[in-house]
Amino acid sequence: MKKLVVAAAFMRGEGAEAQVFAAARAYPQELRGLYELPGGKVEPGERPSDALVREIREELGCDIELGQPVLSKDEDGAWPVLGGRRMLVWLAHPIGSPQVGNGHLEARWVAASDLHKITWIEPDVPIVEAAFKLY
Ligand code: 9L3
Ligand code: MG
Repeated sequence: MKKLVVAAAFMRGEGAEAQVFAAARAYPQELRGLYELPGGKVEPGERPSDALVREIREELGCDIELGQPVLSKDEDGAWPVLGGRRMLVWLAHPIGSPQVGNGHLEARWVAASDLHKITWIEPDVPIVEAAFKLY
């Protein structure tokens, strides 16, 4: 079985204009300044969806309500990320307002029409595209 070790959120705004919450990683050095869908590693024994809620609380200081999963075409629906890891992704809505914390240089709402103007970490590019179709 393939390893599922990372979970991330495609967080949508509530306003009339479509927007997505993007966060610029602080580390590692080779990813510094590149935007990602926020999230992080699933701990042993933890459900990926629980891990995602925990990671968003830790990284952005807010709760989220999970929506539908953003499935890849692979059997397990997960996306390949760096280091041979697999990432599960959900649409989500923040409860309260997400804030930049440790781990990110910047974190902000990006208008859907500007999603292609920011530099995403490479594995997140097809995920953002697939997720946006479900927006
Ligand atoms: N990763 C890729 N895209 C993302 C996230 C949240 C994470 N949207 C990759 C980067 C790291 C690994 O997964 O190699 C673990 O992420 P973290 O725990 O360092 O956030
Ligand atoms: Mg993280």
